[in-house]
Amino acid sequence: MRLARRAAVAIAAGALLSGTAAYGTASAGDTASATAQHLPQPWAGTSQADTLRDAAATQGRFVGTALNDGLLNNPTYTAIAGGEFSSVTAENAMKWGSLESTRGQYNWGGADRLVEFADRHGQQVYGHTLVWHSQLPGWVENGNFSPTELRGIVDNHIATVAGRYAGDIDRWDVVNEVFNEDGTFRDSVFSRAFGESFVADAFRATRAADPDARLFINDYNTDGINAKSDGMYRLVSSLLDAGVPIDGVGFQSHMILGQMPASYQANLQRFADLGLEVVITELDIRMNTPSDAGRLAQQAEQYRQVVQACLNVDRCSGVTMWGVSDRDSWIPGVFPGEGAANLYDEDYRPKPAYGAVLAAFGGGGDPDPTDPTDPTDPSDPTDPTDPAPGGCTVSYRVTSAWPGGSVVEVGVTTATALDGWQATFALPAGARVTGGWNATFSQSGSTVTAANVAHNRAVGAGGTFGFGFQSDTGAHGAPAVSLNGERCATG
Ligand code: G2I
Repeated sequence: MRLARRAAVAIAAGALLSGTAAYGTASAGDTASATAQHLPQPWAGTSQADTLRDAAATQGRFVGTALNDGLLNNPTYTAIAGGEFSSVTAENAMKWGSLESTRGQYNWGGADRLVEFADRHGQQVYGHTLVWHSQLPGWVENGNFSPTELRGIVDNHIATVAGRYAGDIDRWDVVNEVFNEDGTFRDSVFSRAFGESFVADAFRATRAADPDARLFINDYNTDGINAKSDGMYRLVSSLLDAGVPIDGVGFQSHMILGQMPASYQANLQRFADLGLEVVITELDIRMNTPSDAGRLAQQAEQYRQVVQACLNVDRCSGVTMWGVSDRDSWIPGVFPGEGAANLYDEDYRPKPAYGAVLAAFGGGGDPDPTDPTDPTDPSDPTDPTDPAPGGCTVSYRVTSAWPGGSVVEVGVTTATALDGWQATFALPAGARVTGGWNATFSQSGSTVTAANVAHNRAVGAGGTFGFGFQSDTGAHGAPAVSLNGERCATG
């Protein structure tokens, strides 16, 4: 499959990390050789990019999707997958079970179609995955091979697959999901035969088969700093110390609405500080279905936070969404009653999360559509082109204040019924919310988001809800308040 397309694609996507592979003896003090070098882009500095891929390119990042081979005959699907994304990962087609379900008989169809699709659309290819305990062919899983035989089988698999696509693949998930939740090593056909050493061997074999691909280890629930990501950190540190050719770590980021790990960016950064590239490899954010406007707004904000965390880490080279639309997602089949996790809805219409990701990458003209102090926002009270408010009325009262502190009570009356809500407003520069009640608070810069708690999630048409908070700023005027992204009138 040598289409020899990688260099041209990477330049078109503007997502190239320059320099030699950051493997071997790289350490926290040895970061200069692999610092991200972002190629100049003709559109850099403007905010006119109106596709995810163009916007991500202005940041020197790629934005990817998992590609489902079974949907390549759907023109709506392929238009979005080809037009919006600069990288594709095979959702299933490059897994061992898909390629060689019968020993020695290869089915390259789906994987070849993916590589050709990427070539036609000027996209990078993220290979997924060479050594994984799941979706293995039965003959590997249940073969009762001796360690020597199994070693030969794994080596042959890597040489055959990585060799076939050498020149086409930008990054390989060489090894996938080797940890238990407590950070110990997972029991599998591979760990039973070899202990942990199969990981190092797989990286060496992949480097030999495809010297140019960047080599990753990938896992889920390693997104924040926790026991599992500590296990990953220990393993990759020891691989680097041993000179094993590993270039990066993938953070799957299969998330639950409202459960953004507080240490997400810090976790990416600690791996980056080892000299490794980091990638968000399988992002989705699921919720109970059916969705509603409040939860979709909350999801958009969480997507924004993920992308922003990547942008804040120099060595975070891109973000891949796990699938295009809610219609195609793996989630409802595995978590009944949950879904709506992707950027496009069941009818392939972009959801609020799409706009949030586009804006987070600097596209679409508005870097933060929920920021009430931004004059380009539809919710900005000073913008005469904004739609007149009417859906909600707000009272924002500073009920007590002293030098260096105040207490605020906010009441919101909504014209339409709500099932979940987010109120956003700006505090004076530098001020922080220090506590509150009847809402969950988060803050980005001066913008505060107050989200419903369980007992006030549902509000009837014409109903009023309230929340309050303390902050470390003294007396201040009432800011504009938006409800689920729409500016409210003051009352
Ligand atoms: O489970 C979510 C992801 C977690 N990280 C590794 C990824 O590779 C994994 O992706 C999912 C795919 O999205 C699913 O589409 O991996 C699943 C398998 O573990 C995929 O599901 C499988 C079904 O279980 C099979 O019944 C089906 O034959 O997809 C296969 C192909 O459609």
